Amino acid sequence: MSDKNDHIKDLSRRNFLRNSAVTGVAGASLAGGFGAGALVRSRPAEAATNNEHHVEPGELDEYYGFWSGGHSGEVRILGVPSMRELLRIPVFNVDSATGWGITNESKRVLGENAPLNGDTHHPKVSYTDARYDGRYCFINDKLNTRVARIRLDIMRADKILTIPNVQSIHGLTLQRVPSTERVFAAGEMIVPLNNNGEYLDDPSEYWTMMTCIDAETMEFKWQAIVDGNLDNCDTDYSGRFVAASCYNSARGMTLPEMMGPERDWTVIFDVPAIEAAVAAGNYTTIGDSPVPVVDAREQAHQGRNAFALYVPTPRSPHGVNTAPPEGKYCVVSGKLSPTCTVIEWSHVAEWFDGGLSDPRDVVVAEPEVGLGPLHTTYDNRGNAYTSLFLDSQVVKWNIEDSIRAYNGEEVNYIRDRIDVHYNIGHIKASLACSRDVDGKYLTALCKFSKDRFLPVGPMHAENDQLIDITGEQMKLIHDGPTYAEPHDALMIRADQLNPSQVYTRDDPYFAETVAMAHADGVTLETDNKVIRDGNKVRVYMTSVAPSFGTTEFRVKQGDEVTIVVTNMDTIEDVSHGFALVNHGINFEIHPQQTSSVTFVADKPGVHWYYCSWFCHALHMEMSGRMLVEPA
Ligand code: K7E
Repeated sequence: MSDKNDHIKDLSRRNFLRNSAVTGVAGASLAGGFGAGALVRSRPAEAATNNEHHVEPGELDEYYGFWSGGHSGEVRILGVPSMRELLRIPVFNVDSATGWGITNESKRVLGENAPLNGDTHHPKVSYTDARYDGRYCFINDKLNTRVARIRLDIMRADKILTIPNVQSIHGLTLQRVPSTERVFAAGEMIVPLNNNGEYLDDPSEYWTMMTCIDAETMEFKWQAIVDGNLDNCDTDYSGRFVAASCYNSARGMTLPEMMGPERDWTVIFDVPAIEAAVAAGNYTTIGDSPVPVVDAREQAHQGRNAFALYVPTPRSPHGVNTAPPEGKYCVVSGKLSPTCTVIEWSHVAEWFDGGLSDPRDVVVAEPEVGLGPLHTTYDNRGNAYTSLFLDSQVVKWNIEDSIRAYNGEEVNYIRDRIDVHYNIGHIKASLACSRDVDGKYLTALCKFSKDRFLPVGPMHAENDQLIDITGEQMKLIHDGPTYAEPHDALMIRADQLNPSQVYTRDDPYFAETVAMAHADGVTLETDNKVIRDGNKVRVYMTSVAPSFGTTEFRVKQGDEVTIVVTNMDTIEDVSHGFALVNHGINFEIHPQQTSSVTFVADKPGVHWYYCSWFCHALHMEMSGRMLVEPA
């Protein structure tokens, strides 16, 4: 396809555009610079042949992958290395297949009048001693300032919190040691502390905060006001610290204002110090919110800030990632700077304990890695892998060698580079956020796919590539088209998760519906009954393939109708759906599950309902009628 000269021409074109991109960034003009359209690939795709990573039909994957679904509002489960999509977990979005956002059970999780969309970025699976324990996955909603918890036994969200006093949750991370007791949510955009409309025109009064949530109760523990906008965050392996990248230290409102200073910060919070202050009553609250707020801004502290350390870091840092398996270092990826900043966690403890004088003393290396470094991940052999957005590459570099170079030794810390297609954002290697890091696979979440797949109109698939990192050189082994738009992913070993195959009847997810039936004197497992309570009608039915326990019920126009379906099938995968024609109602009822929906029967006449999950040879006949008498 291309001869050697084409390749050189291609390379020089790539370099030319790359250099203009740097100029663009320096001039704070992103129009021609940070935009991604300019990049071309330097060599044709190498087709993967005889791929030893291929998962044959009927074989199971080695890893579960947790993928954020970006502005689809969901979280996805993939099998790795096949990259087969196994499940979509609706979280902040309404979902036609499962009835998420439609059923009473999901509305209880979402809350009244919840916006039915979201922008999920950073799924994080809970830990015990920095190892995945398979209990929960937490996910942020950048769009509507929320944090959700997903139960990994049933793969459904069970708690969603709207975070007060801040706007837009971007970074999300978990305490690793001794276990995930705390969730940290980084507020990104700055707004007036009491954002009630009184302080619109004075940006000097705009701030944001780090929020700490109790992972078990899903109640707020505290918030800490900071200088600048928080971006990404990660914890250490001792349970004491959480670090966040912090851009816009000038607290500007426009791009040129945000591009002011050469340096922003990595801000590191001392969690026990903040919690001691809260316990001692040294906090305030804002507006109607009861959440304790402490002040971690530099201006609030005389001398040493006891709550937060602001480490000067090249302008607009982005990814923050602690290196496994011991969690000795934290790497902050430069984004607008071609460098990564390596922080040693033990030095952070020394600083807070008074042993260091300059915040920069916690930095042990600042390797140059390439253009547009966004996120960093790791293998189990001391190497870091950084995504380079502008270079459309993954760069592999050695952490200890970068420290030697920082200390003046002549040593090349760069180990390898590989082209990805194209404009990579997040990056994550298998188990790389845990002690069990194994250095096998790396996924490159590319923002642009351009010519890698059949064209499907103006909206292109994202391209989540899989790279084998077991050898000296990285090897691209899979192109994975994904729907809009993963921002982060993680992989855990298949044996680290133990999802249920069938619901248990005492599942708290539908406990309130069970309590309602109990109050009506209904036994959900056997009864098919209609209870009238004024103009409220509750229709209880079972479902066993191929029929609903109730095939006809009668209500009056204007009645508020609640339909409760209990799936009495016990065999895994015999799921039923309840779909009511012309009413926008469809929802899931998996084996031994109870699901319900409430609506107003406002249309007189005959309305059929049917099972929407194919369940039996007589599935088409699994139906019934709602008869609505005119008012
Ligand atoms: Cu870089 Cu939200 Cu992980 Cu997008 S963030 S890539």
